[in-house]
Amino acid sequence: MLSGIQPTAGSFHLGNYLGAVRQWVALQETHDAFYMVVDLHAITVPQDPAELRANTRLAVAQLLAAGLDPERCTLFVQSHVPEHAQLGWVMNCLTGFGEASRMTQFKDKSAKQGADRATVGLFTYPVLQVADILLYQADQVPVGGDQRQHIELTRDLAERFNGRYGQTFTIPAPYILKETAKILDLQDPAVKMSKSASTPKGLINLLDDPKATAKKVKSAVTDTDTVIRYDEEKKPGVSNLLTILSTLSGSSVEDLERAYEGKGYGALKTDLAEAMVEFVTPFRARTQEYLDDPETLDSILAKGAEKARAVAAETLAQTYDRMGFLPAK
Ligand code: AQP
Repeated sequence: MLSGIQPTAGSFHLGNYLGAVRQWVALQETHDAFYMVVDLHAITVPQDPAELRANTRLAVAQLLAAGLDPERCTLFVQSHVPEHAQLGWVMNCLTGFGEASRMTQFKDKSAKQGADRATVGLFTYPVLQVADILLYQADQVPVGGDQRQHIELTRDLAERFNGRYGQTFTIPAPYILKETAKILDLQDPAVKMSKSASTPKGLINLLDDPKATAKKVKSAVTDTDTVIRYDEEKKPGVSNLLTILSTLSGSSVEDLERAYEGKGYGALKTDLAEAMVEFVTPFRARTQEYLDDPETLDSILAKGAEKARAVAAETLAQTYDRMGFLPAK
Protein backbone atom coordinates (compact mmCIF):
# COMPACT_ATOMS: atom_id res chain seq x y z
CA MET A 1 0.00 0.00 0.00
CA LEU A 2 1.23 3.47 -0.79
CA SER A 3 -0.50 6.81 -0.59
CA GLY A 4 0.29 10.46 0.00
CA ILE A 5 -1.23 13.77 0.95
CA GLN A 6 -0.15 17.35 0.35
CA PRO A 7 1.01 19.55 3.23
CA THR A 8 -1.91 21.92 2.74
CA ALA A 9 -1.92 25.26 4.56
CA GLY A 10 -4.07 25.25 7.69
CA SER A 11 -5.78 21.89 7.78
CA PHE A 12 -6.87 18.74 5.99
CA HIS A 13 -10.46 18.97 4.81
CA LEU A 14 -13.26 16.49 5.30
CA GLY A 15 -12.85 15.18 1.72
CA ASN A 16 -9.20 14.31 2.38
CA TYR A 17 -10.13 12.53 5.58
CA LEU A 18 -13.17 10.55 4.41
CA GLY A 19 -11.84 9.92 0.89
CA ALA A 20 -8.34 8.82 1.85
CA VAL A 21 -6.89 9.15 5.37
CA ARG A 22 -9.65 7.19 7.09
CA GLN A 23 -8.89 4.21 4.84
CA TRP A 24 -5.16 4.57 5.52
CA VAL A 25 -5.79 4.11 9.23
CA ALA A 26 -7.80 0.93 8.67
CA LEU A 27 -5.36 -0.52 6.12
CA GLN A 28 -2.28 -0.15 8.31
CA GLU A 29 -3.70 -3.08 10.31
CA THR A 30 -3.79 -5.46 7.35
CA HIS A 31 -1.13 -4.25 4.90
CA ASP A 32 2.51 -3.25 4.70
CA ALA A 33 1.61 0.41 4.34
CA PHE A 34 3.73 3.40 3.27
CA TYR A 35 2.16 6.84 3.78
CA MET A 36 3.85 10.12 3.01
CA VAL A 37 3.43 13.86 3.09
CA VAL A 38 4.15 14.92 -0.48
CA ASP A 39 6.12 18.13 -0.14
CA LEU A 40 7.64 17.69 -3.63
CA HIS A 41 4.10 17.82 -5.03
CA ALA A 42 3.33 20.91 -2.94
CA ILE A 43 5.97 22.99 -4.74
CA THR A 44 4.13 22.61 -8.06
CA VAL A 45 2.52 25.85 -6.88
CA PRO A 46 4.49 28.64 -5.14
CA GLN A 47 5.23 27.99 -1.45
CA ASP A 48 6.65 30.19 1.27
CA PRO A 49 9.58 28.17 2.77
CA ALA A 50 8.69 28.80 6.43
CA GLU A 51 5.04 27.99 5.78
CA LEU A 52 5.89 24.81 3.85
CA ARG A 53 8.04 23.61 6.76
CA ALA A 54 5.24 24.34 9.26
CA ASN A 55 2.56 22.80 7.03
CA THR A 56 4.59 19.63 6.58
CA ARG A 57 4.82 19.14 10.37
CA LEU A 58 1.14 20.04 10.64
CA ALA A 59 0.23 17.39 8.07
CA VAL A 60 2.22 14.74 9.95
CA ALA A 61 0.57 15.77 13.24
CA GLN A 62 -2.87 15.43 11.65
CA LEU A 63 -2.06 12.00 10.23
CA LEU A 64 -1.00 10.82 13.69
CA ALA A 65 -4.09 12.43 15.24
CA ALA A 66 -6.26 10.62 12.69
CA GLY A 67 -4.83 7.32 13.92
CA LEU A 68 -1.73 6.45 11.90
CA ASP A 69 0.65 4.54 14.12
CA PRO A 70 4.35 4.61 13.19
CA GLU A 71 4.66 1.11 14.68
CA ARG A 72 2.09 -0.18 12.18
CA CYS A 73 2.96 1.80 9.05
CA THR A 74 5.86 3.68 7.50
CA LEU A 75 5.18 7.41 7.76
CA PHE A 76 7.59 9.77 6.05
CA VAL A 77 8.11 12.98 4.10
CA GLN A 78 8.60 12.60 0.35
CA SER A 79 11.66 14.88 0.04
CA HIS A 80 13.49 12.76 2.65
CA VAL A 81 13.62 9.97 0.09
CA PRO A 82 15.50 11.31 -2.96
CA GLU A 83 14.61 8.22 -5.00
CA HIS A 84 11.19 9.79 -5.68
CA ALA A 85 12.70 12.58 -7.76
CA GLN A 86 15.15 10.15 -9.37
CA LEU A 87 12.54 7.63 -10.49
CA GLY A 88 10.29 10.56 -11.40
CA TRP A 89 12.81 11.59 -14.07
CA VAL A 90 12.93 8.06 -15.48
CA MET A 91 9.13 8.02 -15.68
CA ASN A 92 9.10 11.46 -17.36
CA CYS A 93 11.23 9.96 -20.12
CA LEU A 94 8.73 7.15 -20.58
CA THR A 95 5.61 9.34 -20.72
CA GLY A 96 4.21 10.74 -23.95
CA PHE A 97 3.58 14.49 -24.03
CA GLY A 98 0.03 13.89 -25.27
CA GLU A 99 -0.51 11.28 -22.57
CA ALA A 100 0.45 13.76 -19.84
CA SER A 101 -1.67 16.47 -21.49
CA ARG A 102 -4.78 14.33 -21.03
CA MET A 103 -4.62 14.38 -17.21
CA THR A 104 -7.80 16.13 -16.12
CA GLN A 105 -6.38 17.23 -12.76
CA PHE A 106 -3.68 19.19 -14.60
CA LYS A 107 -6.25 20.71 -16.92
CA ASP A 108 -8.43 21.79 -13.97
CA LYS A 109 -5.58 23.12 -11.86
CA SER A 110 -3.82 24.95 -14.70
CA ALA A 111 -7.13 26.48 -15.82
CA LYS A 112 -7.64 27.82 -12.27
CA GLN A 113 -4.13 29.28 -12.18
CA GLY A 114 -4.03 30.61 -15.72
CA ALA A 115 -2.00 28.83 -18.43
CA ASP A 116 0.94 31.27 -18.16
CA ARG A 117 1.37 30.73 -14.43
CA ALA A 118 1.14 26.93 -14.41
CA THR A 119 4.60 25.34 -14.02
CA VAL A 120 6.16 22.41 -15.85
CA GLY A 121 6.21 20.74 -12.40
CA LEU A 122 2.41 20.95 -12.24
CA PHE A 123 2.27 19.39 -15.69
CA THR A 124 4.46 16.43 -14.73
CA TYR A 125 3.23 15.93 -11.16
CA PRO A 126 1.09 12.89 -12.14
CA VAL A 127 4.32 11.32 -13.45
CA LEU A 128 6.07 11.95 -10.12
CA GLN A 129 3.06 10.28 -8.53
CA VAL A 130 3.71 7.26 -10.76
CA ALA A 131 7.24 7.07 -9.36
CA ASP A 132 5.91 7.46 -5.79
CA ILE A 133 3.76 4.37 -6.21
CA LEU A 134 6.13 2.17 -8.21
CA LEU A 135 9.08 2.68 -5.85
CA TYR A 136 7.29 0.67 -3.15
CA GLN A 137 5.95 -2.02 -5.51
CA ALA A 138 2.50 -1.11 -4.21
CA ASP A 139 -0.37 -3.47 -5.05
CA GLN A 140 -3.00 -0.96 -4.00
CA VAL A 141 -3.28 2.79 -3.65
CA PRO A 142 -5.97 4.12 -1.28
CA VAL A 143 -7.15 7.47 -2.70
CA GLY A 144 -10.25 9.50 -3.52
CA GLY A 145 -11.97 9.15 -6.90
CA ASP A 146 -10.19 12.22 -8.34
CA GLN A 147 -6.96 10.17 -8.45
CA ARG A 148 -8.31 7.31 -10.57
CA GLN A 149 -6.82 8.61 -13.82
CA HIS A 150 -3.38 8.94 -12.21
CA ILE A 151 -3.47 5.32 -11.08
CA GLU A 152 -4.39 4.34 -14.65
CA LEU A 153 -1.32 6.26 -15.86
CA THR A 154 0.77 4.41 -13.25
CA ARG A 155 -0.45 1.06 -14.53
CA ASP A 156 0.27 2.06 -18.15
CA LEU A 157 3.80 3.22 -17.39
CA ALA A 158 4.60 0.20 -15.22
CA GLU A 159 3.44 -2.11 -18.02
CA ARG A 160 5.41 -0.11 -20.58
CA PHE A 161 8.59 -0.31 -18.52
CA ASN A 162 8.12 -4.02 -17.78
CA GLY A 163 7.45 -4.70 -21.46
CA ARG A 164 10.55 -2.83 -22.58
CA TYR A 165 13.08 -3.79 -19.89
CA GLY A 166 11.70 -6.93 -18.23
CA GLN A 167 9.52 -7.48 -15.17
CA THR A 168 10.44 -4.74 -12.67
CA PHE A 169 7.33 -3.08 -11.26
CA THR A 170 4.18 -4.38 -9.59
CA ILE A 171 1.06 -3.19 -11.40
CA PRO A 172 -0.98 -1.29 -8.79
CA ALA A 173 -4.76 -1.03 -8.46
CA PRO A 174 -6.71 1.90 -7.03
CA TYR A 175 -8.34 1.31 -3.65
CA ILE A 176 -11.33 3.64 -3.79
CA LEU A 177 -14.37 3.20 -1.56
CA LYS A 178 -17.48 3.89 -3.63
CA GLU A 179 -19.32 5.63 -0.76
CA THR A 180 -16.63 8.20 0.03
CA ALA A 181 -14.87 8.49 -3.35
CA LYS A 182 -16.18 12.03 -3.81
CA ILE A 183 -17.23 14.13 -0.84
CA LEU A 184 -19.03 17.17 -2.22
CA ASP A 185 -18.77 20.87 -1.53
CA LEU A 186 -21.46 21.81 1.02
CA GLN A 187 -22.44 24.94 -0.92
CA ASP A 188 -22.09 23.53 -4.42
CA PRO A 189 -22.87 19.80 -4.43
CA ALA A 190 -22.10 19.67 -8.16
CA VAL A 191 -18.35 19.72 -7.39
CA LYS A 192 -16.02 17.85 -5.01
CA MET A 193 -15.03 19.40 -1.71
CA SER A 194 -11.65 20.96 -2.37
CA LYS A 195 -9.22 23.38 -0.75
CA SER A 196 -9.69 25.62 -3.78
CA ALA A 197 -13.45 25.81 -3.15
CA SER A 198 -15.25 28.84 -4.55
CA THR A 199 -16.56 29.73 -1.07
CA PRO A 200 -15.10 28.77 2.33
CA LYS A 201 -18.64 27.90 3.50
CA GLY A 202 -18.59 24.80 1.32
CA LEU A 203 -15.32 23.47 2.76
CA ILE A 204 -14.98 21.76 6.14
CA ASN A 205 -11.46 22.07 7.47
CA LEU A 206 -10.87 19.58 10.26
CA LEU A 207 -8.95 22.07 12.40
CA ASP A 208 -11.53 24.86 12.16
CA ASP A 209 -13.36 25.98 15.27
CA PRO A 210 -16.01 23.25 15.88
CA LYS A 211 -18.72 25.92 16.19
CA ALA A 212 -17.87 27.24 12.72
CA THR A 213 -17.96 23.67 11.41
CA ALA A 214 -21.43 23.10 12.90
CA LYS A 215 -22.60 26.34 11.28
CA LYS A 216 -21.33 25.26 7.87
CA VAL A 217 -23.17 21.95 8.17
CA LYS A 218 -26.38 23.73 9.12
CA SER A 219 -26.17 26.05 6.12
CA ALA A 220 -25.37 23.24 3.64
CA VAL A 221 -27.25 23.47 0.33
CA THR A 222 -29.90 20.75 -0.06
CA ASP A 223 -32.94 20.96 -2.39
CA THR A 224 -36.56 22.15 -2.43
CA ASP A 225 -37.93 18.68 -1.73
CA THR A 226 -38.34 17.59 1.91
CA VAL A 227 -37.67 13.84 1.81
CA ILE A 228 -34.39 12.51 3.25
CA ARG A 229 -33.41 9.96 0.63
CA TYR A 230 -30.13 8.95 -1.00
CA ASP A 231 -30.18 9.90 -4.68
CA GLU A 232 -26.85 11.13 -6.06
CA GLU A 233 -28.38 12.53 -9.23
CA LYS A 234 -31.56 14.20 -8.02
CA LYS A 235 -30.53 15.00 -4.44
CA PRO A 236 -26.72 15.41 -4.39
CA GLY A 237 -26.68 17.77 -1.37
CA VAL A 238 -28.79 15.51 0.87
CA SER A 239 -26.96 12.39 -0.37
CA ASN A 240 -23.64 14.00 0.55
CA LEU A 241 -24.87 14.75 4.09
CA LEU A 242 -26.12 11.16 4.43
CA THR A 243 -22.76 9.78 3.27
CA ILE A 244 -20.85 11.91 5.76
CA LEU A 245 -23.16 11.04 8.67
CA SER A 246 -23.14 7.36 7.74
CA THR A 247 -19.33 7.24 7.73
CA LEU A 248 -18.92 9.17 10.97
CA SER A 249 -21.68 7.33 12.87
CA GLY A 250 -21.20 3.82 11.49
CA SER A 251 -24.94 3.56 10.58
CA SER A 252 -25.75 2.50 7.03
CA VAL A 253 -27.37 5.02 4.68
CA GLU A 254 -30.49 2.79 4.54
CA ASP A 255 -30.78 2.85 8.35
CA LEU A 256 -30.42 6.63 8.31
CA GLU A 257 -33.10 6.99 5.63
CA ARG A 258 -35.44 4.95 7.83
CA ALA A 259 -34.54 6.89 10.97
CA TYR A 260 -35.27 10.24 9.29
CA GLU A 261 -38.55 9.19 7.66
CA GLY A 262 -41.07 12.00 8.16
CA LYS A 263 -38.39 14.34 9.57
CA GLY A 264 -37.08 17.48 7.87
CA TYR A 265 -33.60 18.44 6.66
CA GLY A 266 -33.11 20.45 9.87
CA ALA A 267 -33.02 17.24 11.96
CA LEU A 268 -30.43 15.63 9.68
CA LYS A 269 -28.25 18.75 9.72
CA THR A 270 -28.46 19.09 13.52
CA ASP A 271 -27.37 15.46 14.02
CA LEU A 272 -24.60 15.74 11.45
CA ALA A 273 -23.36 19.00 13.02
CA GLU A 274 -23.22 17.18 16.37
CA ALA A 275 -21.37 14.20 14.89
CA MET A 276 -18.87 16.55 13.22
CA VAL A 277 -18.21 18.42 16.47
CA GLU A 278 -17.72 15.11 18.27
CA PHE A 279 -15.20 14.05 15.66
CA VAL A 280 -13.22 17.28 15.21
CA THR A 281 -12.93 18.28 18.89
CA PRO A 282 -10.60 15.43 19.97
CA PHE A 283 -8.92 15.47 16.53
CA ARG A 284 -7.91 19.12 17.06
CA ALA A 285 -6.65 18.40 20.57
CA ARG A 286 -4.56 15.40 19.45
CA THR A 287 -3.09 17.36 16.52
CA GLN A 288 -2.03 20.13 18.92
CA GLU A 289 -0.39 17.59 21.26
CA TYR A 290 1.78 16.28 18.42
CA LEU A 291 2.62 19.80 17.27
CA ASP A 292 3.74 20.67 20.80
CA ASP A 293 6.33 17.90 20.60
CA PRO A 294 8.32 18.55 17.39
CA GLU A 295 11.22 16.32 18.54
CA THR A 296 8.98 13.26 18.63
CA LEU A 297 7.54 14.19 15.24
CA ASP A 298 10.98 14.56 13.71
CA SER A 299 12.18 11.28 15.16
CA ILE A 300 9.10 9.47 13.76
CA LEU A 301 9.91 10.98 10.37
CA ALA A 302 13.59 10.05 10.55
CA LYS A 303 12.70 6.40 11.24
CA GLY A 304 10.04 6.46 8.52
CA ALA A 305 12.48 7.87 5.96
CA GLU A 306 15.04 5.19 6.80
CA LYS A 307 12.50 2.39 6.30
CA ALA A 308 11.15 3.95 3.10
CA ARG A 309 14.62 4.52 1.64
CA ALA A 310 15.60 0.90 2.11
CA VAL A 311 12.73 -0.17 -0.16
CA ALA A 312 12.94 2.75 -2.59
CA ALA A 313 16.71 2.43 -3.09
CA GLU A 314 16.40 -1.24 -4.02
CA THR A 315 13.71 -0.53 -6.63
CA LEU A 316 15.67 2.38 -8.09
CA ALA A 317 18.90 0.36 -8.31
CA GLN A 318 17.05 -2.40 -10.13
CA THR A 319 15.43 0.13 -12.48
CA TYR A 320 18.76 1.81 -13.32
CA ASP A 321 20.37 -1.55 -13.90
CA ARG A 322 17.59 -2.73 -16.24
CA MET A 323 17.86 0.50 -18.24
CA GLY A 324 21.60 0.13 -18.76
CA PHE A 325 22.98 2.79 -16.43
CA LEU A 326 26.55 1.96 -15.38
CA PRO A 327 26.73 1.05 -11.70
CA ALA A 328 28.48 3.69 -9.56
CA LYS A 329 31.57 2.10 -7.99
N1 AQP B 1 -13.66 15.81 -2.04
C1 AQP B 1 -12.95 14.69 -1.91
N2 AQP B 1 -13.59 13.50 -1.73
C2 AQP B 1 -12.87 12.35 -1.59
N3 AQP B 1 -11.52 12.32 -1.57
C3 AQP B 1 -10.85 13.48 -1.72
N4 AQP B 1 -9.53 13.79 -1.75
C4 AQP B 1 -9.39 15.11 -1.93
N5 AQP B 1 -10.59 15.71 -2.04
C5 AQP B 1 -11.53 14.72 -1.90
C6 AQP B 1 -8.46 12.81 -1.58
O1 AQP B 1 -7.59 13.27 -0.56
C7 AQP B 1 -6.28 12.73 -0.79
C8 AQP B 1 -5.25 13.82 -0.64
O2 AQP B 1 -5.41 14.75 -1.69
P1 AQP B 1 -4.45 15.94 -1.98
O3 AQP B 1 -3.12 15.70 -1.41
O4 AQP B 1 -4.57 16.29 -3.43
O5 AQP B 1 -5.11 17.02 -1.07
P2 AQP B 1 -5.64 18.41 -1.45
O6 AQP B 1 -4.64 19.06 -2.34
O7 AQP B 1 -6.03 19.07 -0.18
O8 AQP B 1 -6.95 18.01 -2.27
P3 AQP B 1 -7.87 19.03 -2.98
O9 AQP B 1 -8.61 19.83 -2.01
O10 AQP B 1 -8.67 18.20 -3.95
O11 AQP B 1 -6.85 19.96 -3.74
P4 AQP B 1 -7.09 20.86 -4.98
O12 AQP B 1 -8.02 21.94 -4.57
O13 AQP B 1 -5.69 21.35 -5.25
O14 AQP B 1 -7.65 19.98 -6.06
C9 AQP B 1 -6.30 12.13 -2.21
O15 AQP B 1 -6.37 10.73 -2.12
C10 AQP B 1 -7.57 12.68 -2.80
O16 AQP B 1 -8.14 11.81 -3.75
